[in-house]
Amino acid sequence: MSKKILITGGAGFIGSHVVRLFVNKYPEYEIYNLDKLTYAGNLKNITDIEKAPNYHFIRTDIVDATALHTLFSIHQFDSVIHLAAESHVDRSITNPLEFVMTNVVGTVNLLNAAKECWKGNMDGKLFYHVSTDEVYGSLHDGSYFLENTPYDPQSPYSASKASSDHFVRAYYNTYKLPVVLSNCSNNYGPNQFPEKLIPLFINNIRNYKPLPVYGKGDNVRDWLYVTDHALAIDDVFHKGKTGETYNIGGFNEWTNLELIKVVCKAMDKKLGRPEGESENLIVYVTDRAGHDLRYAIDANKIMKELGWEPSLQFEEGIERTIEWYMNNQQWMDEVTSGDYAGYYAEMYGNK
Ligand code: NAD
Ligand code: TDX
Repeated sequence: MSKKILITGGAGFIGSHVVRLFVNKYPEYEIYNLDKLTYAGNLKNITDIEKAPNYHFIRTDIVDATALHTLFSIHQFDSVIHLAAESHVDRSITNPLEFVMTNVVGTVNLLNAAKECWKGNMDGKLFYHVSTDEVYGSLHDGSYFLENTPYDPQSPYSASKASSDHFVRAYYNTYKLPVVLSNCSNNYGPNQFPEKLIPLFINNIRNYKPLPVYGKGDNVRDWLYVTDHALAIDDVFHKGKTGETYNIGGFNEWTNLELIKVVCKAMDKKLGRPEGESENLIVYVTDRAGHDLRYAIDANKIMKELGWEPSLQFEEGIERTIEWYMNNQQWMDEVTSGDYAGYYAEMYGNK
């Protein structure tokens, strides 16, 4: 069956993998990638599919409600997969309002545009909101986040994502807008902007720059390879039950320090450096304000109900990730030119 799908944030890290999957796997669908192209959006992430006959790019800011209404009335999208967001916790600490604008106001604008366009006939329509495990807060025991774990966001980023999730559910309850949500753990893989831990450290190791570990490095994250997240999004989009939420994660927890050591070891091997050389670059820096201790997703619901499961072991995922960054130095050079140096100096000093 043919569909007209609006994917937001498709020039970003996860969005680019989702757009690629949908454009290639579903030639009968028309895919519209809407993106503002902020510092995190990069059309070079999707050059391989830009000429596909079922792919279209629209440069728009989701904060612009009028533009969204016009786009919905022209194209009559029947589904939305909403990934566009400000996504970096540290930036949310510096500039929370930008996160409110894009993540909260932008999401409500999209909900309104879909509601207006679909009023009178919601059959076959779907608003899929892509969210994060951070909305559930910080774990201090051995438990896991379930779909019904109460929300307890701790950073301006997670508060903005939690708020957007609440609006999506409110539109389901109040206006019967057909929605589905998923909340995923930390992603890693090709095309991730080097403000996030893994690409930042890969780039710094390559350039013999210090590896700034926040606090003692004992915070725990649950890591999932990005294409496994894209496949989960495909399953939730096609098989998820309207009104439901699905947690996505790899049952793959690492303390930051353990994970950094895996990356250092793999990089030493890849670069032909003596074992231990990269680990010597580790420096302990002031902890992130309000740093969440542990995230851990219970992904049993999506595994049992939709048949999804992670396909890659972590060590293999890290190998592939390093391989990609080593083979795409030009991508890294481009995204670290311009404003990146200023961001880096502000975050980490001139180390
Ligand atoms: P990213 O920062 O790499 O990409 C975000 C994209 O959104 C960029 O292309 C950017 O240009 C676009 N964008 C930002 N503001 C916009 C606006 N106002 N209008 C239109 N486009 C705008 O983010 P990501 O890591 O790919 O995350 C994608 C989504 O997945 C986000 O909603 C994030 O909350 C969620 N998520 C991310 C992770 C993770 O580990 N990265 C985990 C779980 C959920
Ligand atoms: O320089 C660093 N040093 C460091 O110790 C950076 C950038 C991070 N860290 C730590 C903080 C976290 O404990 O590493 C861990 C991972 O940090 P990030 O890559 O910034 O990710 P996190 O804060 O866990 O949030 C991520 O996962 C959930 C994504 O950025 C979010 O978009 C997603 O929703």
